[in-house]
Amino acid sequence: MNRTTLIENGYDCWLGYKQIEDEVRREDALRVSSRYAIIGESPLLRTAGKELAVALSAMLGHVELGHLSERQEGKQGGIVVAGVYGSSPVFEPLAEVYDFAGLGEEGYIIHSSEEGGRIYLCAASDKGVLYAVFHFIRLLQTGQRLEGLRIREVPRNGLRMINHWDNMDGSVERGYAGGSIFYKDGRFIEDKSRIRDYARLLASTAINAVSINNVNVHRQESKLITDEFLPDVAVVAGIFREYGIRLYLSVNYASTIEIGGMATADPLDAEVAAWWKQAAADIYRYIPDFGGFVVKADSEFRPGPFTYGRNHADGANMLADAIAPFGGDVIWRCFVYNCLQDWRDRKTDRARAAYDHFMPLDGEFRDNVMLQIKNGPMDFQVREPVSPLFGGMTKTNQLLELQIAQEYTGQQRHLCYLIPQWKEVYDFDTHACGERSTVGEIASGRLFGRERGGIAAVSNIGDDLNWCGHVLAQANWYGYARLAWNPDLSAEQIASEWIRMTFGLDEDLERVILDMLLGSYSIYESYTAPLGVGWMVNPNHHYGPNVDGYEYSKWGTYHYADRVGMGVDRTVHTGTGYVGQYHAPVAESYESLADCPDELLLFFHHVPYLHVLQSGKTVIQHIYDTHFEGAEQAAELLAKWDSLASKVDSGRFKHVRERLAHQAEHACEWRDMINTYFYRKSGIADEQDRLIY
Ligand code: GCV
Repeated sequence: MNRTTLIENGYDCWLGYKQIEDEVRREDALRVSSRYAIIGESPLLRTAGKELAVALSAMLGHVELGHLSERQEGKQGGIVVAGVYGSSPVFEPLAEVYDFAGLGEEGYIIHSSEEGGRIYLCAASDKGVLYAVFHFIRLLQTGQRLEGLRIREVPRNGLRMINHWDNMDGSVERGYAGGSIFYKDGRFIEDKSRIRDYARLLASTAINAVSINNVNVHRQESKLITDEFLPDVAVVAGIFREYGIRLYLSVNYASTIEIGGMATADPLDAEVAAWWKQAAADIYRYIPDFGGFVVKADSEFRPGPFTYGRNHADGANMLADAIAPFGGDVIWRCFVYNCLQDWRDRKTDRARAAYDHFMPLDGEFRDNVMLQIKNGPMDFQVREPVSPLFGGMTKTNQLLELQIAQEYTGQQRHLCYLIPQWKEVYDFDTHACGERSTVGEIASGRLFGRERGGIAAVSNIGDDLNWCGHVLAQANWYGYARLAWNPDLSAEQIASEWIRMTFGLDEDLERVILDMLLGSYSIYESYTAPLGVGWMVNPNHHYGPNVDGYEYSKWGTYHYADRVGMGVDRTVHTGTGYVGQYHAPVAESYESLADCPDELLLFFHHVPYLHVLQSGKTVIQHIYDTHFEGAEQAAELLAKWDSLASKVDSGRFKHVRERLAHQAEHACEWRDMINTYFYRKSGIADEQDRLIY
């Protein structure tokens, strides 16, 4: 496929370089970057050089490998010089301006020389140089001025990870973009070119870790840590390594039984521990920089230490000890709850579960264990409060887990730009140590002085040509990574960067897509489950409205709607006590019916339909209004996109149009089901007398 096709079918994502059309801008860029030099030799620097060459030649139409001995800078065009600080005297003057010591392993500097003849891309490590190269390319793509550059970047999160839920049969759990790019029919896919293209896209946004198999580890995937598959895993790890990404595997907690032929997986059993030590040694023979294990234990029918009367610190520490001598980590998930609940039991509260299990263990985990905590206490609903484990635990490494895959947010058929949701999570003030004890500061490890920390998210990619099913869902993938690097970036900044890189520079186009992206989260929320109550989706596949879909189920996900009212009482006073897991003043505001934020009211309180919200509307009228408005706004998304017919290539235009048309229709289905259900239940009419069935 040629370049243009790859751009127009969405394959190139935000790296679809096109020649800069504006002549003045192209000339300016050529003046400072028609030549480049990479100082030093290593696999990562080779990648950096290749990427620079590809980008510059595509965007400028011309690029040469330069030599620093040349003295004609400014006459023959400038030069971009990339390398590690200390590897050449050319970088020495930079030390007068920048603090290199604080750059760490991944930070970098981009600096234009005073006379404009040189642009330096300089870091303390090869990986930093690669990131500087991609940043510089982004400057070109987004039309930034290249004079006077004084950029110093250091990531805020040490670990910036993508979790795949890929199975070896080629399926992807909660995948909405085709099959796996790694596996098919129980084996690795022979042709690894797609994995390489994927690694490039990840590195361009500074993702530095990837786990390549589902946290639900079935029999075949359990064998990924054995000689049968380690040679393949090593090949994939090698590809990621060239892009500065460490590979992790999800492991079956009961591997000793499943593949080890033992009768137990008791973490305190010496033979079990010895088995894992040997397994770790085997893995590191193949992959010397293996990142470590991701573990889902005692959750949704997966095995775990509870079977042996042990706790999760026992389980995690046993694995941590096995892998520590090799420099590996254990990422242990906190998504642990009773999924066989009785819906009649109104005291057991799934929201409480993670905190109840893990809080008593705070401080008992090894230094190379990180607890991975979903952003909310339930499961990636469009609206949930932040998990109280953030701010609860102070002596344990933590990772924030987000879901880029849109399991409950439209499955990549609906447009739902998730960065605004994630910004709220990052910025949420837990008040664990007074004000500004935000989730972002906790996850990064900074607030409690932890050495390890960061962000992980469930991938939204598959083997669809455009990776994400919906071209506009690429913005979530891109945005997740940019936010992981710097949580201070705004949702708008990230979106406009992405639009420019993906669709080119056109102010009108940028304005329209920006408006669509930024409005989409709140639009989606308005026509789906109201006021934080969540769920109301079809069981199993989780797509489309079904108000009682989970109401009488074992999953612990209820709305308790009756003829008088709805919502879950999670207060300390009269409810499940979940609110008590937060610090003051957060707990007080959630506990109080008057102060609880409207958008979370039904998560925390059971109220009559005629309860008046802070907005001044009753709950029932809020439901009607948001659902009518939301469906209208979904239709407007389509109209907005249609206004871009002449500005977007026909491939991507048609594809996105199809998805938006479906969304507009499906939003009406949501609207009518939800409104009708609550009208029939409550018998209260819509003040505006709109059509409800
Ligand atoms: C991988 C939710 C999803 C499951 C997923 C689970 C998890 O329950 O529906 O598909 O399993 O979360 O995060 O482990």
